[in-house]
Amino acid sequence: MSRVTLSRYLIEQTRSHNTPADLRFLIEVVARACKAISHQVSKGALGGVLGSMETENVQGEVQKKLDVISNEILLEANEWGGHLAGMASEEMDNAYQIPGRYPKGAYLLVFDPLDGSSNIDVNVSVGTIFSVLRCPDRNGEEGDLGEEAFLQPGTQQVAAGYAIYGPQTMLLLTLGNGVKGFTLDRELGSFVMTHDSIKVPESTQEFAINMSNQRHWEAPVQRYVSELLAGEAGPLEKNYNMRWIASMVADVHRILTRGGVFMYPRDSREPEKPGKLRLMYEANPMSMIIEQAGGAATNGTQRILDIQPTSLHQRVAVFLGSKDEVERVTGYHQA
Ligand code: AHM
Ligand code: MG
Repeated sequence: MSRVTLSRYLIEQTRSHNTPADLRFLIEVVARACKAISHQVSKGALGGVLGSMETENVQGEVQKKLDVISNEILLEANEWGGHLAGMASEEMDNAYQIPGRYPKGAYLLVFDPLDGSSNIDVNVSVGTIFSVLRCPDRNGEEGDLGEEAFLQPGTQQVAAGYAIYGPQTMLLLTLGNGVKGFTLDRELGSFVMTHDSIKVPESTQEFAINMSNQRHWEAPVQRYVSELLAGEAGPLEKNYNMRWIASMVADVHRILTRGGVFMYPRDSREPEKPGKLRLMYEANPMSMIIEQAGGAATNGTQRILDIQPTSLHQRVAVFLGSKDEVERVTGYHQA
């Protein structure tokens, strides 16, 4: 059987679904950058890439060396090709401007260059999450691209994906017609399609949440998790298993593989922030992937993809995964 590489899949999409050639090129470049990041991550202590910088990002989090390296790899790979009007990253305060010496294109690329930073130094899976939007028409306006161009609801994404750097490096991608999984063949140097049609099972017996925050949760989440923990004897009448990797890519990847529900609710630790995860860099791309795989994603009260962003680094509560469970916990927020 001939192997379908990412490049071949993208060319076929151009023919069968009219995927524009510049979008195809964009995804190819992002995938190439993910290969380079995978290579850096895998060097670990041998490459001197572990540990922290002395800097903090815009979120006030200490940056890991690999956060910064990954961010630079993505910027350098994508800035010159002429397919982008701008980029935004979890690791940068403001929108990144395409340098004047390069042509500009129709798309915006938004990314979390290395998600799951707390796992880098302990050799647990991390990943890159990305989202592609169209740049709104600027009516001939010259000059810097402002933050407003990026503030589009997740329904406007034309592509989303993530690379996971685990025992295998994989790329999961949606162009809005299902989710495909590609595994990096290091001998070939190519991503090869290994998962043709990824589907999240509708029901599950596995949940993911950071239980150490339990005392800070709001009532609907307290209720739902207590029911999960009650198992067969409780109202849900089945026993649940729990996993929490603290790398969203790894937790979501498990859910895409065997089902489950992932939750990072808002809590009372920092009441002004509606959750820990970021809408643009994490929640929107992951929600598009999960929905395209037949699952659901809400912030407890509404579909994540319908949220109108008001700022680039906005936070959001996240409930995503198997439909039945996401609907149940969302329903408890309405009760
Ligand atoms: P990061 O982008 O700074 O790595 O933070 C996001 C990560 C997610 O990958 C993960 O789901 C979550 O933070 C874990 O948070 P916690 O350490 O509070 O359990
Ligand atoms: Mg992240």
